[in-house]
Amino acid sequence: MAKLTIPAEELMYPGHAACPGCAPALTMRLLLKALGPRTVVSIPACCWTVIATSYPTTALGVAVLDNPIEATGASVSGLRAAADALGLKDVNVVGFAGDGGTADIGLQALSGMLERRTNAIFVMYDNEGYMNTGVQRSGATPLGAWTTTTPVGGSSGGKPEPKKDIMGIVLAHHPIYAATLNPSFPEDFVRKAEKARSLAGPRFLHALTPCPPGWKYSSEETIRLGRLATDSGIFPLFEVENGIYRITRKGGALKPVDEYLRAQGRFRHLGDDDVRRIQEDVRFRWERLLRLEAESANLVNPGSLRFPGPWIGERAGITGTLEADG
Ligand SMILES: Cc1ncc(C[n+]2csc(CCOP(=O)(O)OP(=O)(O)O)c2C)c(N)n1
Ligand code: SF4
Repeated sequence: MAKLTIPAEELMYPGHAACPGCAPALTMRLLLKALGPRTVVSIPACCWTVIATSYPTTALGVAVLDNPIEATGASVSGLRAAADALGLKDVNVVGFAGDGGTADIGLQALSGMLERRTNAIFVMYDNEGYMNTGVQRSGATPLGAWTTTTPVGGSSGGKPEPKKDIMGIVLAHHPIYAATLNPSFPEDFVRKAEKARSLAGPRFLHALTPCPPGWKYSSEETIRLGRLATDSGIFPLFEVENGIYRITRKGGALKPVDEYLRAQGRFRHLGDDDVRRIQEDVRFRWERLLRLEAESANLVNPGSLRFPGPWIGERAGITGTLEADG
């Protein structure tokens, strides 16, 4: 029998407030299995503040900081500084935010955290909309999707703008490690989260997380939809370590995007031409990703950006250095 690679320990408990079929809930569960109990999670306003913390109860077996939606990046920098000051070197500092709290309202703080090279993990769970407040569009909502602020009818046919490329934005900050996650592929998910845990420096994980009420599908379809998203190339699974790309799931030819789109009420209004255009865009992005992987495979990156301070400190005769492995 194949060895089970998912840790058995549960740090997310029953009694939480997520909807049935909520992939953000599954994402937190898998993430904590990989990171373990020595973890502190900073959560901004989003579905997860409701899921986890109906005062005075909690569904999480780790410390949680509830913070303003725009501030997750700043809060993890502060948590890391506090942990360092207390000598708590084995604590995983984690920001866990929705796409609105990461790619839109929280983007400036995320950029600051990455640029300061904070030794922490930032996780964006991407349900592709502001779900907690009633399914408004976010920058991560895909082209053509219905939301309450991109309605269908009259002159409006869903979101007219494409999805924001958060991995592209993050990678422009040269993180130590960035990866896409999909809870429909738990082994790949846990392996990447464990890898993130093993590294020091700024790390970013982007999880695609289907949401039954926001995407308008039946809750038992969550895992199948997630698999279709990756196997159609809509949400490829890849990782970038010190600038070197590696695609972690290549299942032969990509499936057509139709099945994924047609399974969701938010795309039900799309015509054949719309689907064709989405298909062409997916193919273009997949081929670009293949090239990035092929081109970077022959490069060697010593990862020097991992050590932000010593050059200046050494020149100034300062003996203390920033710990890379603490
Ligand atoms: C500055 C600010 N603007 C708006 C809100 C209201 N608000 C609370 S939760 C939320 C939705 C967050 O969306 P996202 O980060 O995508 O997470 P999700 O709700 O989808 O889980 C919004 C807009 C707020 N709390 N603070
Ligand atoms: S609205 Fe969506 S993201 Fe929020 S708890 Fe329900 S399924 Fe999860």
